[in-house]
Order: sequence, then structure tokens, then C-alpha cells
Amino acid sequence: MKILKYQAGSVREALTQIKDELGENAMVVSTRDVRRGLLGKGVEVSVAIDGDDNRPSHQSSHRASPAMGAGYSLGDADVERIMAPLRSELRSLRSVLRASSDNRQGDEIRRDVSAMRHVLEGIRTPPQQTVDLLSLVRDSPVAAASEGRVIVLVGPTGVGKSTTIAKLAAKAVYGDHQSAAIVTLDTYRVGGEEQMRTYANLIGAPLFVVADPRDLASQIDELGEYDRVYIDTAGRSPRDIPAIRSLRGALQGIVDMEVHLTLSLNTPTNVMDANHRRYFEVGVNRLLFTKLDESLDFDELIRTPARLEVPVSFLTTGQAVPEDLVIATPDGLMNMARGGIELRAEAA
Ligand SMILES: Nc1nc2c(ncn2[C@@H]2O[C@H](COP(=O)(O)OP(=O)(O)O)[C@@H](O)[C@H]2O)c(=O)[nH]1
Ligand SMILES: [Mg+2]
Repeated sequence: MKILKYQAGSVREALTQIKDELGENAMVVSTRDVRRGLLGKGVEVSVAIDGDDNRPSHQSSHRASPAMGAGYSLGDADVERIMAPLRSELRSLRSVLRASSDNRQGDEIRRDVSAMRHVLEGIRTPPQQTVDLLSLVRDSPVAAASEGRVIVLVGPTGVGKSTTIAKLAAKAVYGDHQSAAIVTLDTYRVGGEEQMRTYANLIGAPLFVVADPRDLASQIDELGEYDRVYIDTAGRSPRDIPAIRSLRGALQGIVDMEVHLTLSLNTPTNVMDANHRRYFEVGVNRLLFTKLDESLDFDELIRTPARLEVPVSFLTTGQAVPEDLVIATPDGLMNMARGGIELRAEAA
């Protein structure tokens, strides 16, 4: 977005000039009185246009959308700062209109008033979807930092648990300069252990393989020297009740632990909810969304944590370890829910 300033003898003159030069592709953001020459007075109207191009196109059919352009970070104070001069301008235009006996001039002013009202309504009325999401963000903790020492990823098969464990361990070791150990319970799937060993070797974190879930708690006890311990689990369908029960037994008694239910953002909401119902008994206290790069609908980044009353910890945006990992924050989720994500440019 770019701000352009126009000076003229009156707001009406400035608006005419702006319309001539920018067409409909501009949003008035402020007006102020300025001195012109030694004795003259005038106004300066600032308008916002999309993009960086200095030469706005008359032909552009794209209308700037004031509400979207204003951005999520536009607070009440900002809106008020923009609105105040516009309101006073509207008042004075109305009184000029009332006093005017010249019909032609009156029509012009009427058009200006209606154009300004349109701009004000745009600023005042964000799209309904944004209003809904904002109220969810305000009313529920949709994101929360990961603070536990022992981090467990649970969830269905193939969502990216093992890949994400590797990203998290790499972040701890290289990003946060912590010591980290990885524990895997995934001896069920052919190649599960090998995949984790490859990652652990690359990261330089020790890997501990626990074949019997009943041995997990004592294994974790032995890892007290590590700042962080990451536990990878075998993926289970929410219908595999005995396996989930056994996981619950394995995790019982482990202290300073967080259980992150890992779900692909592609997953239909009823399947997300079924997974949450089933894994709830394991002690899920975070959601971790994967595969944002393959997703089209980002509303669920806000709606699902609000609906399940479980905050999001991390997001993953691709297969690359360790790059494609994002820490979830309410603002970040809101921005993604409204505008999607920018994918990392692939190296040439
Ligand atoms: N596109 C995409 N693929 C991912 C992401 N995270 C993991 N994957 C891929 O998903 C597949 C399954 O990942 P894996 O970690 O083995 O899943 P797990 O069965 O839950 O442990 C692998 O091919 C990963 O590279 C992601 O954020 N985006
Ligand atoms: Mg796995």
C-alpha cells in the first residue's frame, strides 16, 4: 500500500483531481488544512492506493477495499484518527450543501458526500468473516506458547508427527541452544525408527527407542539432564481405542509434559473433532497444525482451537526440516486466516 498526498483549494477540488488521476482505485485516509502561498489556505488529502507503482492506472478495475487494506492491526485509535477529519469534512460539506443555491454545484457536492460516506462505511464495516474470527480470537485462547520440557506429538498416521518432532528438536538445539533428546514409541511402522534415527543423527540429538510403552516413564526419568525431550508416537486412527488407551497409560505420571494433537489443516472438521474426542483422554493440551502449504481454507486455524478450546502451539508449512515450522500466535493465526500463507521460495 502506498500513500499519496494531494493539495488543492478545497476537498472537492482535491477529490476531483484524485478521481481523475487514480480513478476508483484510491481510499481517502486523511485530510488537513494547509497554508498555500503567503495568504492562501487549502487542504491536503492523503489517499492510499494498492501496490508500489507510482503511476496508478485509470483502467484498473480493482477497487481498493478499505476494510481489508486497513489491516488487522488497525486499532480503534487509528480508526478514530482517520475518521475524525473525515467526519468534520462531511459536516462542513453538508452545511455548504444546505446553504448552496446553485443546483449544479449542489449535485457535485452531493456526489462528494456520498463518495466520502462510502469510504467511511468501508472503514467501519469489516467483512463479516473477519468480525467472526476477531471475536473468536478475543474470546478464546487460540494460540499458546509451548512451555513444557517433555513434548509429545500424538495424532493420526501421516500427518507429519515425526517430521515435526525433527523440526522442533532442531529448533531447540540450533535456535534456542538447548540440549534435546528424542524418544520414539513408533516401532510399529516399518521404517519409523530409521526415519527418526536419520533426523536425530543430522540434528545431533540422541535417539531412544522404547519398544514397550510401559517402559516410557522410566526412560523419561533417565533423561533429566536434557532441557527438552521430544516423544514421537505411532500414528493411530481415532477408532483404534486399545492403542490410544495404551498410549494414555504410557504417558501417565510424566511431569512437565505437553501433549500436542497433530492434525493436518486439510482434515475435515468432523474428523478433527473425532480425533480430539479420542485423544482427549491422553491429556491433549495443544493443537499442532501441519501441511498449511497444502491447505486452502485457513479459517480453521482460528475456528478449531476456539471450538475445541485447545490452543495452537506450532504450524508447519512444508516438508523441509527444520525451516518449515512457525510458532503460533493469535495475530499470526488471524493474519493467516484472513490472507493465507506465503510459501517459502524454493532455491533455484
Ligand atoms: N506438504 C507438507 N508435507 C509435510 C508436512 N509435514 C510433514 N509432511 C510430509 O508428510 C509425510 C508424512 O510425514 P511423517 O512425519 O512421517 O508423518 P507421521 O506419520 O505423522 O509421523 C512425509 O512425506 C512428510 O514429509 C508439511 O507441513 N507440509
Ligand atoms: Mg511417524
